[in-house]
Amino acid sequence: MTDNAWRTDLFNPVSLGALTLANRIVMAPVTRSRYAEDGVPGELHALYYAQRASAGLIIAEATNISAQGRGYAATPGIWNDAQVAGWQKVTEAVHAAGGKIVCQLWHVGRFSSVQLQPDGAAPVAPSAIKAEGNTYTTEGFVPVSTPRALETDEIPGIIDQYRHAAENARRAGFDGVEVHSANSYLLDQFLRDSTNRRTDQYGGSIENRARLTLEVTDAVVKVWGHERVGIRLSPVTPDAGNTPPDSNVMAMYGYLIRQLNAFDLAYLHVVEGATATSREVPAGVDLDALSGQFNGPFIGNNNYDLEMAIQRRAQGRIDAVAFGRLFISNPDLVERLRQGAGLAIAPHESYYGGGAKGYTDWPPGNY
Ligand code: 8OZ
Repeated sequence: MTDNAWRTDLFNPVSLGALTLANRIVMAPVTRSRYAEDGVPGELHALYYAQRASAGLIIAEATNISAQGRGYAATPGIWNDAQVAGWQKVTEAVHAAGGKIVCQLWHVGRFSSVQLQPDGAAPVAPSAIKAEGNTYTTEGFVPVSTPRALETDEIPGIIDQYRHAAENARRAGFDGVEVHSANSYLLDQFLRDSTNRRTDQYGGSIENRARLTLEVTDAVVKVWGHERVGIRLSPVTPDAGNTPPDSNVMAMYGYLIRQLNAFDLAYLHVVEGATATSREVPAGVDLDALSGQFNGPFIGNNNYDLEMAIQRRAQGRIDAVAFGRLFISNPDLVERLRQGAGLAIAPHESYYGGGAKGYTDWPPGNY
Protein backbone atom coordinates (compact mmCIF):
# COMPACT_ATOMS: atom_id res chain seq x y z
CA MET A 1 0.00 0.00 0.00
CA THR A 2 1.09 3.58 -0.56
CA ASP A 3 1.75 6.00 2.29
CA ASN A 4 -1.60 7.61 1.51
CA ALA A 5 -3.40 4.28 1.73
CA TRP A 6 -1.86 3.60 5.16
CA ARG A 7 -2.90 7.12 6.21
CA THR A 8 -6.49 6.37 5.18
CA ASP A 9 -6.36 2.94 6.79
CA LEU A 10 -5.98 4.49 10.27
CA PHE A 11 -9.40 6.06 9.84
CA ASN A 12 -11.11 2.92 8.60
CA PRO A 13 -13.04 0.42 10.76
CA VAL A 14 -11.27 -2.46 12.47
CA SER A 15 -12.35 -5.32 14.71
CA LEU A 16 -10.47 -6.08 17.92
CA GLY A 17 -12.11 -9.36 18.90
CA ALA A 18 -15.84 -8.59 19.21
CA LEU A 19 -15.13 -4.87 19.55
CA THR A 20 -15.92 -3.23 16.20
CA LEU A 21 -14.21 0.13 16.00
CA ALA A 22 -15.07 2.93 13.57
CA ASN A 23 -11.34 3.68 13.25
CA ARG A 24 -7.96 2.54 14.58
CA ILE A 25 -7.51 5.52 16.92
CA VAL A 26 -8.01 4.64 20.56
CA MET A 27 -8.32 6.90 23.59
CA ALA A 28 -5.79 5.60 26.12
CA PRO A 29 -6.83 5.34 29.79
CA VAL A 30 -6.01 8.73 31.34
CA THR A 31 -6.42 9.42 35.06
CA ARG A 32 -8.07 12.83 35.47
CA SER A 33 -8.83 12.80 39.24
CA ARG A 34 -12.18 14.54 39.07
CA TYR A 35 -14.31 12.31 41.28
CA ALA A 36 -15.79 12.78 44.75
CA GLU A 37 -14.79 10.44 47.58
CA ASP A 38 -17.49 7.93 46.57
CA GLY A 39 -15.82 7.34 43.18
CA VAL A 40 -19.19 7.67 41.42
CA PRO A 41 -19.22 9.07 37.86
CA GLY A 42 -21.91 11.65 37.03
CA GLU A 43 -23.08 13.97 34.27
CA LEU A 44 -19.71 15.73 34.05
CA HIS A 45 -17.85 12.48 33.39
CA ALA A 46 -20.55 11.33 30.94
CA LEU A 47 -20.11 14.57 29.00
CA TYR A 48 -16.30 14.26 29.02
CA TYR A 49 -16.38 10.76 27.57
CA ALA A 50 -19.22 11.47 25.11
CA GLN A 51 -17.22 14.41 23.73
CA ARG A 52 -14.46 11.90 22.90
CA ALA A 53 -16.74 9.20 21.42
CA SER A 54 -15.37 9.56 17.89
CA ALA A 55 -12.34 7.58 19.08
CA GLY A 56 -12.58 4.06 17.65
CA LEU A 57 -12.46 2.89 21.28
CA ILE A 58 -12.34 4.70 24.60
CA ILE A 59 -10.43 2.93 27.33
CA ALA A 60 -11.87 4.65 30.37
CA GLU A 61 -9.45 5.83 33.03
CA ALA A 62 -8.12 3.30 35.52
CA THR A 63 -11.02 2.33 37.81
CA ASN A 64 -10.63 0.89 41.30
CA ILE A 65 -11.97 -2.66 41.55
CA SER A 66 -12.28 -2.47 45.35
CA ALA A 67 -11.79 -0.09 48.26
CA GLN A 68 -8.55 -1.95 48.97
CA GLY A 69 -7.37 -1.42 45.39
CA ARG A 70 -7.59 2.36 45.67
CA GLY A 71 -4.40 4.38 45.83
CA TYR A 72 -5.43 7.92 44.99
CA ALA A 73 -8.25 10.21 46.06
CA ALA A 74 -10.52 11.48 43.26
CA THR A 75 -10.35 8.28 41.18
CA PRO A 76 -13.47 6.33 40.14
CA GLY A 77 -14.56 2.92 41.39
CA ILE A 78 -16.62 0.00 40.09
CA TRP A 79 -17.14 -2.09 43.21
CA ASN A 80 -20.57 -0.91 44.36
CA ASP A 81 -24.05 -0.27 42.95
CA ALA A 82 -23.83 3.52 43.08
CA GLN A 83 -20.66 3.39 40.99
CA VAL A 84 -22.31 1.00 38.51
CA ALA A 85 -25.26 3.40 38.18
CA GLY A 86 -22.82 6.27 37.59
CA TRP A 87 -20.94 4.38 34.90
CA GLN A 88 -24.28 3.54 33.23
CA LYS A 89 -24.68 7.26 32.55
CA VAL A 90 -21.22 7.32 30.98
CA THR A 91 -21.66 4.26 28.77
CA GLU A 92 -25.12 5.41 27.63
CA ALA A 93 -23.75 8.84 26.68
CA VAL A 94 -20.82 7.31 24.77
CA HIS A 95 -23.07 4.85 22.95
CA ALA A 96 -25.59 7.59 22.09
CA ALA A 97 -22.67 9.48 20.51
CA GLY A 98 -21.72 6.39 18.47
CA GLY A 99 -18.68 5.34 20.52
CA LYS A 100 -17.36 2.23 22.26
CA ILE A 101 -15.96 2.20 25.79
CA VAL A 102 -14.21 -0.40 27.93
CA CYS A 103 -13.48 -0.27 31.66
CA GLN A 104 -9.88 -0.54 32.86
CA LEU A 105 -9.79 -2.75 35.97
CA TRP A 106 -7.26 -1.38 38.47
CA HIS A 107 -5.80 -2.45 41.79
CA VAL A 108 -2.86 -0.28 42.90
CA GLY A 109 -1.30 -2.88 45.19
CA ARG A 110 1.47 -1.23 47.23
CA PHE A 111 1.00 2.25 45.77
CA SER A 112 -1.43 3.55 48.38
CA SER A 113 -1.58 5.15 51.80
CA VAL A 114 -3.17 3.97 55.02
CA GLN A 115 -5.19 7.20 54.74
CA LEU A 116 -6.92 5.80 51.64
CA GLN A 117 -7.37 2.23 52.84
CA PRO A 118 -10.45 0.84 54.62
CA ASP A 119 -9.93 0.99 58.40
CA GLY A 120 -6.50 2.56 57.87
CA ALA A 121 -5.04 -0.83 56.94
CA ALA A 122 -1.68 -1.26 55.21
CA PRO A 123 -1.91 -1.52 51.41
CA VAL A 124 -1.40 -5.05 50.06
CA ALA A 125 1.39 -6.15 47.73
CA PRO A 126 3.26 -9.26 46.61
CA SER A 127 5.99 -8.43 49.15
CA ALA A 128 6.36 -5.91 51.97
CA ILE A 129 8.58 -3.56 49.96
CA LYS A 130 7.72 0.12 50.14
CA ALA A 131 7.42 2.13 46.92
CA GLU A 132 9.07 5.51 46.48
CA GLY A 133 7.00 8.61 46.19
CA ASN A 134 3.81 10.29 47.20
CA THR A 135 0.19 9.67 46.47
CA TYR A 136 -2.73 12.03 46.52
CA THR A 137 -5.30 12.12 49.33
CA THR A 138 -8.01 14.62 50.20
CA GLU A 139 -5.38 16.20 52.51
CA GLY A 140 -2.92 16.59 49.63
CA PHE A 141 0.15 14.53 48.77
CA VAL A 142 1.39 12.03 51.35
CA PRO A 143 4.14 9.39 51.17
CA VAL A 144 2.88 5.94 50.21
CA SER A 145 2.74 3.48 53.11
CA THR A 146 4.73 0.31 53.64
CA PRO A 147 2.56 -2.52 52.28
CA ARG A 148 2.02 -5.94 53.78
CA ALA A 149 2.60 -9.08 51.73
CA LEU A 150 -0.55 -10.93 50.69
CA GLU A 151 -0.91 -14.40 52.20
CA THR A 152 -1.21 -17.14 49.60
CA ASP A 153 -4.74 -17.92 50.77
CA GLU A 154 -5.75 -14.28 50.14
CA ILE A 155 -5.01 -14.51 46.40
CA PRO A 156 -8.40 -16.06 45.48
CA GLY A 157 -9.99 -13.04 47.18
CA ILE A 158 -7.96 -10.69 44.96
CA ILE A 159 -9.11 -12.60 41.88
CA ASP A 160 -12.68 -12.32 43.19
CA GLN A 161 -12.27 -8.54 43.33
CA TYR A 162 -11.44 -8.53 39.61
CA ARG A 163 -14.31 -10.92 38.82
CA HIS A 164 -16.78 -8.81 40.77
CA ALA A 165 -15.59 -5.61 39.08
CA ALA A 166 -15.81 -7.30 35.67
CA GLU A 167 -19.41 -8.31 36.43
CA ASN A 168 -20.17 -4.77 37.52
CA ALA A 169 -18.65 -3.42 34.31
CA ARG A 170 -21.12 -5.59 32.38
CA ARG A 171 -24.01 -4.28 34.43
CA ALA A 172 -22.77 -0.75 33.76
CA GLY A 173 -23.08 -1.27 30.00
CA PHE A 174 -19.41 -1.21 29.02
CA ASP A 175 -18.38 -2.90 25.75
CA GLY A 176 -15.62 -4.83 27.46
CA VAL A 177 -12.80 -4.55 29.97
CA GLU A 178 -9.06 -4.00 29.96
CA VAL A 179 -6.98 -5.72 32.64
CA HIS A 180 -4.54 -3.13 34.01
CA SER A 181 -1.34 -5.17 34.37
CA ALA A 182 0.92 -2.15 33.77
CA ASN A 183 2.58 0.86 35.35
CA SER A 184 3.85 -0.91 38.47
CA TYR A 185 0.44 -1.47 40.05
CA LEU A 186 -0.62 -4.73 41.71
CA LEU A 187 -0.42 -7.16 38.79
CA ASP A 188 2.78 -5.60 37.46
CA GLN A 189 4.22 -5.75 41.01
CA PHE A 190 3.75 -9.52 40.84
CA LEU A 191 5.44 -9.67 37.42
CA ARG A 192 8.60 -7.77 38.37
CA ASP A 193 11.31 -9.39 40.49
CA SER A 194 12.08 -5.97 41.97
CA THR A 195 8.72 -5.99 43.81
CA ASN A 196 7.97 -9.72 44.04
CA ARG A 197 10.17 -11.68 46.49
CA ARG A 198 7.57 -14.33 47.26
CA THR A 199 8.48 -17.95 47.81
CA ASP A 200 5.03 -19.44 47.08
CA GLN A 201 3.54 -20.31 43.68
CA TYR A 202 3.09 -16.58 42.92
CA GLY A 203 6.78 -15.68 43.22
CA GLY A 204 10.24 -16.79 42.17
CA SER A 205 10.17 -18.22 38.65
CA ILE A 206 8.83 -16.34 35.65
CA GLU A 207 5.97 -18.83 35.47
CA ASN A 208 5.06 -18.12 39.09
CA ARG A 209 5.27 -14.34 38.77
CA ALA A 210 3.01 -14.41 35.67
CA ARG A 211 0.45 -16.58 37.47
CA LEU A 212 -1.70 -13.84 39.02
CA THR A 213 -2.06 -11.83 35.81
CA LEU A 214 -3.02 -15.03 33.98
CA GLU A 215 -5.50 -16.13 36.67
CA VAL A 216 -7.09 -12.68 36.73
CA THR A 217 -7.34 -12.71 32.92
CA ASP A 218 -8.96 -16.14 33.06
CA ALA A 219 -11.51 -14.96 35.65
CA VAL A 220 -12.38 -11.85 33.66
CA VAL A 221 -12.63 -13.81 30.39
CA LYS A 222 -15.12 -16.13 32.11
CA VAL A 223 -17.30 -13.08 32.82
CA TRP A 224 -16.98 -11.31 29.48
CA GLY A 225 -15.89 -13.88 26.90
CA HIS A 226 -12.39 -13.66 25.44
CA GLU A 227 -13.38 -11.33 22.60
CA ARG A 228 -14.24 -8.45 24.92
CA VAL A 229 -11.20 -8.55 27.17
CA GLY A 230 -7.95 -6.71 26.49
CA ILE A 231 -4.85 -6.30 28.63
CA ARG A 232 -2.34 -3.50 29.13
CA LEU A 233 1.32 -4.11 29.89
CA SER A 234 4.25 -1.72 30.36
CA PRO A 235 7.39 -3.84 30.39
CA VAL A 236 9.87 -1.05 31.12
CA THR A 237 8.17 1.95 32.70
CA PRO A 238 9.28 2.85 36.23
CA ASP A 239 5.97 4.67 36.88
CA ALA A 240 4.19 4.27 40.22
CA GLY A 241 6.77 4.10 42.98
CA ASN A 242 9.78 4.42 40.68
CA THR A 243 9.74 0.65 40.32
CA PRO A 244 12.72 -0.91 38.51
CA PRO A 245 11.81 -3.08 35.51
CA ASP A 246 12.20 -6.82 35.81
CA SER A 247 15.81 -8.02 35.66
CA ASN A 248 14.94 -9.99 32.49
CA VAL A 249 12.25 -8.01 30.65
CA MET A 250 12.43 -10.08 27.47
CA ALA A 251 12.03 -13.42 29.23
CA MET A 252 9.37 -12.24 31.70
CA TYR A 253 7.05 -10.44 29.32
CA GLY A 254 7.79 -12.82 26.44
CA TYR A 255 6.54 -15.71 28.56
CA LEU A 256 3.50 -13.74 29.69
CA ILE A 257 2.56 -12.70 26.16
CA ARG A 258 2.91 -16.25 24.82
CA GLN A 259 0.67 -17.51 27.64
CA LEU A 260 -1.86 -14.76 26.91
CA ASN A 261 -2.13 -16.10 23.34
CA ALA A 262 -4.07 -19.05 24.71
CA PHE A 263 -6.97 -16.73 25.66
CA ASP A 264 -7.40 -15.27 22.16
CA LEU A 265 -8.06 -11.84 23.68
CA ALA A 266 -9.57 -8.81 21.94
CA TYR A 267 -6.22 -7.05 22.12
CA LEU A 268 -2.85 -6.51 23.75
CA HIS A 269 -2.06 -2.88 24.62
CA VAL A 270 1.54 -1.95 25.44
CA VAL A 271 3.05 1.25 26.82
CA GLU A 272 6.17 1.42 24.66
CA GLY A 273 8.84 2.99 26.90
CA ALA A 274 8.33 5.07 30.05
CA THR A 275 4.66 6.02 30.38
CA ALA A 276 4.00 9.53 29.03
CA THR A 277 7.73 10.29 29.09
CA SER A 278 9.97 8.62 26.54
CA ARG A 279 9.98 5.71 24.10
CA GLU A 280 13.51 4.73 25.13
CA VAL A 281 14.07 1.25 26.51
CA PRO A 282 17.01 -0.23 28.44
CA ALA A 283 19.78 -2.06 26.54
CA GLY A 284 18.73 -5.55 25.53
CA VAL A 285 15.00 -4.77 25.42
CA ASP A 286 13.15 -4.92 22.09
CA LEU A 287 9.47 -4.16 22.63
CA ASP A 288 8.54 -4.93 19.00
CA ALA A 289 10.06 -8.39 19.43
CA LEU A 290 7.87 -8.84 22.51
CA SER A 291 4.62 -7.62 20.98
CA GLY A 292 5.43 -9.59 17.82
CA GLN A 293 4.93 -12.75 19.90
CA PHE A 294 1.28 -11.84 20.44
CA ASN A 295 -1.06 -13.51 17.97
CA GLY A 296 -3.97 -11.10 18.24
CA PRO A 297 -4.64 -7.39 17.64
CA PHE A 298 -2.04 -5.02 19.08
CA ILE A 299 -2.54 -1.45 20.32
CA GLY A 300 0.65 0.63 20.49
CA ASN A 301 0.90 3.55 22.90
CA ASN A 302 3.26 6.23 24.18
CA ASN A 303 4.31 9.50 22.58
CA TYR A 304 2.86 8.71 19.17
CA ASP A 305 2.03 11.34 16.61
CA LEU A 306 0.10 10.75 13.42
CA GLU A 307 3.18 10.19 11.26
CA MET A 308 4.62 7.65 13.68
CA ALA A 309 1.29 5.84 13.81
CA ILE A 310 1.13 5.66 10.00
CA GLN A 311 4.71 4.47 9.79
CA ARG A 312 4.33 1.80 12.45
CA ARG A 313 1.05 0.64 10.95
CA ALA A 314 2.73 0.36 7.53
CA GLN A 315 5.54 -1.66 9.13
CA GLY A 316 2.97 -4.08 10.53
CA ARG A 317 3.88 -3.16 14.13
CA ILE A 318 0.44 -1.98 15.30
CA ASP A 319 -3.22 -2.61 14.55
CA ALA A 320 -4.40 0.48 16.41
CA VAL A 321 -2.80 3.41 18.19
CA ALA A 322 -3.75 4.80 21.61
CA PHE A 323 -3.34 8.51 22.32
CA GLY A 324 -3.68 9.73 25.90
CA ARG A 325 -2.69 13.34 26.49
CA LEU A 326 -3.83 14.47 23.01
CA PHE A 327 -7.36 13.31 23.83
CA ILE A 328 -7.40 15.58 26.90
CA SER A 329 -7.24 18.76 24.84
CA ASN A 330 -8.61 17.51 21.49
CA PRO A 331 -11.98 15.84 22.10
CA ASP A 332 -12.36 15.51 18.31
CA LEU A 333 -8.82 14.19 17.88
CA VAL A 334 -9.79 11.71 15.16
CA GLU A 335 -11.26 14.41 12.92
CA ARG A 336 -8.37 16.78 13.58
CA LEU A 337 -5.87 14.10 12.57
CA ARG A 338 -7.93 13.22 9.49
CA GLN A 339 -8.08 16.86 8.42
CA GLY A 340 -4.51 17.68 9.38
CA ALA A 341 -5.87 20.37 11.71
CA GLY A 342 -3.80 21.91 14.52
CA LEU A 343 -3.74 20.17 17.88
CA ALA A 344 -4.23 21.81 21.26
CA ILE A 345 -1.72 20.89 23.97
CA ALA A 346 -3.10 20.59 27.51
CA PRO A 347 -1.06 22.30 30.23
CA HIS A 348 0.00 19.85 32.94
CA GLU A 349 -2.04 21.69 35.58
CA SER A 350 -5.22 20.68 33.74
CA TYR A 351 -4.43 16.94 33.93
CA TYR A 352 -5.51 16.13 37.48
CA GLY A 353 -8.20 17.48 39.77
CA GLY A 354 -10.76 20.24 39.57
CA GLY A 355 -14.01 20.22 37.65
CA ALA A 356 -15.16 21.20 34.16
CA LYS A 357 -12.27 23.60 33.57
CA GLY A 358 -9.57 21.91 31.52
CA TYR A 359 -11.84 18.84 31.30
CA THR A 360 -15.01 19.39 29.27
CA ASP A 361 -14.30 22.91 28.01
CA TRP A 362 -11.86 22.06 25.21
CA PRO A 363 -13.45 23.34 21.98
CA PRO A 364 -13.51 21.36 18.74
CA GLY A 365 -10.88 22.25 16.13
CA ASN A 366 -11.10 24.44 13.04
CA TYR A 367 -11.46 22.35 9.91
C1 8OZ B 1 -1.50 9.02 36.61
C2 8OZ B 1 -1.86 9.34 37.92
C3 8OZ B 1 -2.41 8.37 38.71
C4 8OZ B 1 -2.61 7.09 38.21
C5 8OZ B 1 -1.49 4.70 35.53
C6 8OZ B 1 -3.61 4.76 36.65
O1 8OZ B 1 -0.39 5.25 35.33
C7 8OZ B 1 -2.49 5.40 36.38
C8 8OZ B 1 -2.25 6.77 36.91
C9 8OZ B 1 -1.70 7.75 36.12
O2 8OZ B 1 -1.75 3.60 35.09
